[in-house]
Amino acid sequence: QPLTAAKRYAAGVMKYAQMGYWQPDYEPKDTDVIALFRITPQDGVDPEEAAAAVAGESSTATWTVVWTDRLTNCEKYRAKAYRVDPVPNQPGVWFAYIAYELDLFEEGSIANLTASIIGNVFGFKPLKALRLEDMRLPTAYVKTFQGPATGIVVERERLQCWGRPLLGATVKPKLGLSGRNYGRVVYEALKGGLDFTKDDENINSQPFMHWRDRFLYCMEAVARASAATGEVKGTYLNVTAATMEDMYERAEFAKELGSVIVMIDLVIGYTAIQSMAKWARRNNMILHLHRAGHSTYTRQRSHGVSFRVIAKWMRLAGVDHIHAGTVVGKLEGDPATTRGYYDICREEYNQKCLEHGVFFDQDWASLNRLMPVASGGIHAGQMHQLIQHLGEDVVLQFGGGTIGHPDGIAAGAQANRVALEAMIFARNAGADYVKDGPEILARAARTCTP
Ligand code: CAP
Ligand code: MG
Repeated sequence: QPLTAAKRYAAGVMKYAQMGYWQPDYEPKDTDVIALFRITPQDGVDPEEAAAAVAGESSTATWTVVWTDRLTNCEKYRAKAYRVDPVPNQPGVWFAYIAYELDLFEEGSIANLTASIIGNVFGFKPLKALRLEDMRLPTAYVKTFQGPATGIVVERERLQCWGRPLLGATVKPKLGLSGRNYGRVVYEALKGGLDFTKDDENINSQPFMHWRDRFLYCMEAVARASAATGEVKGTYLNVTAATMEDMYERAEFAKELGSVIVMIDLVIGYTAIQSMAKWARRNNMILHLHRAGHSTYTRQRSHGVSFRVIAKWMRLAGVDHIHAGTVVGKLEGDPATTRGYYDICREEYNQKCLEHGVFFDQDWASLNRLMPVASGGIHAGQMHQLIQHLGEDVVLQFGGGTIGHPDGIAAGAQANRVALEAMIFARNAGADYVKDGPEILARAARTCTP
């Protein structure tokens, strides 16, 4: 009753469980969206109450019962916290499972989904910390999204490249090069043996190089490198900008110049990403997503959003590439969890696998698969480990690991290509390429040396 609830609030105790948001007997329906949160309740707050509070606030509730609830089908629309499990070896921390009726969400909108699931709850007083660990997306909901426009198979067909990871490099230094010098880096790297080069996350249109200059010099370099090598080459032109109008203008120009791919940063936001994905599908372009900014909320184990959830949202949203970690490079990421991210990108159907942090079976309902990108402090000397951990359908990007080569950029690119092909050859021949990796690389390096 409203009066009682107001009194409870005045006493500083919220009772979402009593309001119906804790339903331990609830059996989730096939069409429910399910969210798994890691919750750390404040001292003295029961985990069931904390889970109910998250369910309430992320669906229909506010802090008190409102008269207008009775004008809705509130039992249907209420999210139901139906299970809490203690997290092993973490006293006071719980996994809470919450089921959401499908009608709570607009079709095909990540913005709408996230306004509920991560809208208010992360600042909630009854919780010390909250982390969205995973989600089960029902097929009926998955089918309302376009998914990746191109996908792994069609990208490989366009590149005429099978049986090995794709090779790329991020142009360095991140900022400061003129268009002409930037284009030289692209040409050298592509001619040396890479498939792609890539703009960095923070290169847009600065005084030292405006975006048109970058696009013109880069595409000239792509054309020259393709002619010189006879291979299909490309470069990820970053179209990230302040407004959608600017991004569309840049993407259209990239297409006009013959580029088959454009790049965006995660920081542009979910709606902008979905708009660009729609543009990419209409224009037959590949869309590369750099996850700039993600670790501000994915890195902490007890608070924020797991990257596996971001990967799921991005597969729905319809990007074709997503940065998903390296295991061995300069940035944080353990092998098992990273494997889980890659599985979310690359499998038609994810089997629940707690070892890899995949908490739910997930049917992707024929949405295209999305190509993961490994980048961040990696180099040719790790080729055996990269193939071991990340497999074949992946873009390996060596920025410093190409442009930092002592003999120059083309030599750096060549070292990466030779290392990759030597390792794939050894693997295909049945060698223990992981154990013998350093020896295989040393032999390959001798072959490379003039
Ligand atoms: C890599 C990179 C990428 C990060 C992104 C950089 O350069 O260009 O932005 O790898 O990380 O700026 O660090 P290097 P993630 O190859 O020279 O390290 O892929 O994890 O999102
Ligand atoms: Mg970068």
